[in-house]
Amino acid sequence: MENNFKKENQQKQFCIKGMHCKSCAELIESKLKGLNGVEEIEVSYVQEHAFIRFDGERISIQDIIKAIEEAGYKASVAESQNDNFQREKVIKVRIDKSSFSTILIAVLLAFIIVNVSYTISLRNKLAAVTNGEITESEDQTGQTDGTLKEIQPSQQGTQPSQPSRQQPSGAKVDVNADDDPVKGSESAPVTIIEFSEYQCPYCKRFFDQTFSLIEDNYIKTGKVKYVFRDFPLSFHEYAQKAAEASECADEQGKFWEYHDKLFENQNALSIESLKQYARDLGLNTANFDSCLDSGAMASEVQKDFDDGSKYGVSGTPAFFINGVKVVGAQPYSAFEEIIEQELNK
Ligand SMILES: [Ca+2]
Ligand SMILES: [Ca+2]
Repeated sequence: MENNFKKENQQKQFCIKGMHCKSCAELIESKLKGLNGVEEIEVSYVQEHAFIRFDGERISIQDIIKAIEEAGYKASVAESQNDNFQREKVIKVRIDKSSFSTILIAVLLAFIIVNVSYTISLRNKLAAVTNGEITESEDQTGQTDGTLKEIQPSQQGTQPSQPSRQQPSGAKVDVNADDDPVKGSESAPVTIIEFSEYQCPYCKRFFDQTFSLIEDNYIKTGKVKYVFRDFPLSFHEYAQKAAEASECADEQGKFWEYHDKLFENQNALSIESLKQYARDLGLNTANFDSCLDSGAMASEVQKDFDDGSKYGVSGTPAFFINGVKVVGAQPYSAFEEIIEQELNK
């Protein structure tokens, strides 16, 4: 029976519409976990996809879709079964029915956890791991740190969905704004320093969903001064030159317009595109192109990266709100809470 069972295993990729946060993925995961025949679940709310391995003799695709829809989400089988699903950004749950399998998995998990702990201590990147769903980071090989997250939440503890402040309560990081672009009043009581880059999807998500709210409610009202510093991740091939290009735009006083343009066009960041955006914004193209081609801003970008690393940044986006560190594309409410705390001091 066990042998036949394995032959009947199927793995399908499902599109799941309507997920917008880790809690959504957890809800779907918990719903599927209770289904007889479901063997392994990987849910990514970022990609709105799930990989589900199941015993086709015990449960049908329709039953799986029905369960997801009962949880309140729209589901369908993905047209392409390898549709750029990034397995590193998932909640992964493996369900095994036999006690032998359970023991085997427990041993494997213990092995993985030991490895993960060792890796983390080596890399000193706990921050990136605990916030992996909402930030991007890199390990020493320049790859996303996805393997670190292939741990059952039940074995490692639930990862935080609340804003994460990486230092002990009350402790602040003394972060310098350097000479980087500022938005807002110089005399604002609260300073937010963001370490970010233009190719990172979580940075774009923050830009799309949260930044304008902070801008309207706090920057334009003189309460917050906002600083953008560069932290291009090495596995994003366009991030470095995009960061340099934004500094070239800053030379001509158009940093924020250019910054917005890059996030609005995150999928097109080639050198040609970077130059085109400068033209679109009416910059002096000869000066801009020369600035970009010469690498004149490379050292500035590197300094930001080095400073960020020194402050404990290991993934993007990362923020310091009057020195209080917040990691990832957190919801607006997370920023609001800390800003209000700082304003009330
Ligand atoms: Ca700088
Ligand atoms: Ca910079």
